[in-house]
Amino acid sequence: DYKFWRTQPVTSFDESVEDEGTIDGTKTAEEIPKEPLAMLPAFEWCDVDILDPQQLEDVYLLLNENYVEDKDATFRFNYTREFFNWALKSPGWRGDWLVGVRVKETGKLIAFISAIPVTLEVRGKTVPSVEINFLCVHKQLRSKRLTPVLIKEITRRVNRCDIWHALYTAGTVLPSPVSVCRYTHRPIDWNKLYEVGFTDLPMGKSVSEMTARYAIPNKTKTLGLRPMVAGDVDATLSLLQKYQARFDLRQIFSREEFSHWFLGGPNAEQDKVIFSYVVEDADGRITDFFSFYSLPFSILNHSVHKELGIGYLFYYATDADFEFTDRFSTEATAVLRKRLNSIMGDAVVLARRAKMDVFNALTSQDNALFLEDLKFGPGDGFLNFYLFNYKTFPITGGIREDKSY
Ligand code: YNC
Ligand code: MG
Repeated sequence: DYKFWRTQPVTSFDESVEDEGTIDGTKTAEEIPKEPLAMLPAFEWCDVDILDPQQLEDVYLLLNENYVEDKDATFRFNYTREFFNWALKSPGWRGDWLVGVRVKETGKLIAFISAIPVTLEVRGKTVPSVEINFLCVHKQLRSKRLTPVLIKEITRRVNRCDIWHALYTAGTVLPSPVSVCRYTHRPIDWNKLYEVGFTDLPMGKSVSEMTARYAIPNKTKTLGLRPMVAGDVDATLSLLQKYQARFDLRQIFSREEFSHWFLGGPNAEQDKVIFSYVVEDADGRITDFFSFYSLPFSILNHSVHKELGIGYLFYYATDADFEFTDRFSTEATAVLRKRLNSIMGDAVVLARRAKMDVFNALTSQDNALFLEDLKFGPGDGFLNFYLFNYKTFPITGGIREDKSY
């Protein structure tokens, strides 16, 4: 019955939205309390200093042992230290938005929640926000209503900085998603996926038939495809911005943010977290861009395989349909479909080269145009997108095809 969520500025399930915008706009940063919320007696708040390797290790361990699992507890996200350095230290990040709870007596980290600044655009309106992620409570402290306290505390800290909105995603259904996407999976090493129980052998099929079905060429086929480098940032960011204009809800990247998210940190090459590619045509123009990040699963309880390499399709853009006056016309869509099929086929090749066992994509944005052709299959997982303190009409945009996903 959402005892906590009912008290928060979010749309309830039965509400019909009459106009878009802020739900509660009455407060000012000055009137937000300076002091943290009360914490249970045996615990205390802390700012987690992830520049300190020991504290980064604390977050790593907490999440490694207690974060999101699949429904049969066969796999759990294995966020790496490198991943945190990328995901939590984006431009404008603040130490006091990496909020931990420790046991007073031992200092053990038992809960965590994070915010990073983001600029959203909702149907043309700019909404300064944060993205909330990595909410985690130790398994032994579940169901004690610690989560509402963590959420209220991070809200307080963000509000003190005069930011009143947030974007967050969760597998859990809460009031109320602005959008729901399904995870889809493109097997890369089908055999390994089968051995670890990620994939079943369909009735009437043999292992060799399945392996053949998901075979991937060694070489990419797009002329001019190469890794993105620092010199590509301006052209690629402008391509992405133009492409993203088709969507109702999008994140706006500054140049600095774009570099961070798509080139990674100073050790990007070794870190192997974010992979970005561009297509440069004969005139030196960037015509296409795609990116994926690496976020492996730990395989729980398997004698041979300990880790599953997973690539997640991240942002992409192409100028394939820019010439059309109606970008949503059948003709423009056909051109876009062809181009996306071709570059995403190459993305799968590159994901395999980066040692991924499976390539994941959501059913968001224009993905419906290539998922089926490229043999992505629907998974069990759904991802709900939420906005805090912001009412919207249903979010659509991009090309939605009525697929079975
Ligand atoms: C969840 N994922 O409904 P009600 S996603 C938000 N996001 O409240 P307790 C959640 N709320 O129903 P537990 C939630 N999961 O009474 C549960 N809740 O209104 C709500 N799992 O609290 C729930 N990480 O502490 C209920 O629950 C209340 O001990 C119950 O802990 C939950 O990062 C959790 O899946 C998820 O670590 C921490 O199960 C725990 O069960 C856990 O008794 C594994 O809590 C890891 C996991 C979640 C990943 C994520 C996004 C989080 C978004 C939080 C909302 C942010 C709002 C915006 C704030 C900034 C605003 C500004 C400006
Ligand atoms: Mg709890």
